[in-house]
Amino acid sequence: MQQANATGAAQSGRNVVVVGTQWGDEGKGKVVDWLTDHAQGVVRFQGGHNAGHTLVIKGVKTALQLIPSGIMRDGVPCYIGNGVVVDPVHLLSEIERLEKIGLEVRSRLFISESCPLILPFHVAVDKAREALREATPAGKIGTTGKGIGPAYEDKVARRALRVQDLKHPERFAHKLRDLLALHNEALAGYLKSEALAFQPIYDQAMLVAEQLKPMMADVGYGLYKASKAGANILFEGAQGTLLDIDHGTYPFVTSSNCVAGNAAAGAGVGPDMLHYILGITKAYTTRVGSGPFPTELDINAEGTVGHHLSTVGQERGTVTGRARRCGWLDAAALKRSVVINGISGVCITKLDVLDGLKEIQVCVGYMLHGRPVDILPLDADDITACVPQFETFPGWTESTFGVTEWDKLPANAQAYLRRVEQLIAAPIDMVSTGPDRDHTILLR
Ligand code: 2SA
Ligand code: MG
Repeated sequence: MQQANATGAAQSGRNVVVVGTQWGDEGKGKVVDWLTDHAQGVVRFQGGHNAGHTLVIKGVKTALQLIPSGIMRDGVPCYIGNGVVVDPVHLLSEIERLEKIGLEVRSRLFISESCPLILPFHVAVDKAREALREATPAGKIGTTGKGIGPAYEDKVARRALRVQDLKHPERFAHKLRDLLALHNEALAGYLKSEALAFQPIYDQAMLVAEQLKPMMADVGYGLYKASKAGANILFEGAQGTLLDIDHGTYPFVTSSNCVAGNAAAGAGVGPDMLHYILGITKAYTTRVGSGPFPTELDINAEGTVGHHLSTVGQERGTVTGRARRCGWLDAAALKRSVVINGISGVCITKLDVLDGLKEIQVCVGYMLHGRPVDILPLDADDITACVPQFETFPGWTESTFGVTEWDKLPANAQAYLRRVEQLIAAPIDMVSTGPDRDHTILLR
């Protein structure tokens, strides 16, 4: 199959999957919004409201958590696929927040009936477990505390309440009673937390259900029909490849498959609908939450590169406000992402954050127990033991902020990007030079 570029794919009736190639926060929201110009549908296929996709449109910042970024474009249908875990109370509040800024949401948001629900006890279990873990030598995962992990556990254990249960009050009550009893036992027992009452959870869910019912849909079939009718669909990944439940730095991962292969299963369509995989890659690396991070720098010491990346890049969690850990670009970790996702092309984001640095380093591999390794290992303990090997590049003094043409980039920035392309064996098709829609360079 001939490889098309990101916009070309979208323009010619082809579907694009956008995935993060690092530990999330690569700038997927902005890129999805930009590509949505050429799409007639945007679908989320995994994760939940742990995601924080920030969009800046005409200088106004909006953060989306559960609703696809396409909602910012008038008239674009947006879908929440079966692979997403849905907190119905949060979802309604996000809808209302968008309505307050004048967006029409309800007529073009379709929520899969098959999505597992996140309910208050999932949040309580998530938080209580983190509190217990904190006291152990292994330490906490650093979750967002949104109940994501416990909700996916219930799905896999085949006892979850799903969006479709909200349509059937009696069935909902029956399933809720059983599931709550199970979680309350743990909460009041070894989790040393408080048990939750049935009635408030039930009442709130039923209230929200009335509002959500008109948006419940058979998402997979809807996407199939839209695609057959010529619509270009954008699959919007959340978190990042290195947080993937199977392929990430386990156990310091989220609880869903974030990789491109899950776009089909999590949206409810076949893999033949995935035509072009766009990997979003920040020009450096960040990570929020615990776990190994070979190229990590100290972000607290003023005058250091780590401090520069953290402050100039404004690296704080969109959802939790936590300071993100920062470090150099890790091409050996990206290589893993390219392999797992089948990346067609890469979009480099936040290039402008590197402006003014004297030297720029890229990790090209590691020494692991005295042996060279050219790709991120699979075992988190091995990753911790890795000593990164760097290549050093001269920086640039010019500003790249808002640049829209490749030829206008400083020669040193061009050389840096060309070398990254070589190291990861994937073409750079786009460069983002600022948060706004227009701060974008298209290469192919
Ligand atoms: P969880 O809550 O169970 O998914 O947490 C497990 C790990 O996954 C990480 N994770 C994230 N990493 C980066 N960005 C995410 N979204 C927010 C953002 C996060 C925030 O966009 O900034 O506001 O802190 C995200 N969601 C989950 C998490 O840090 C754990 O390492
Ligand atoms: Mg984010």
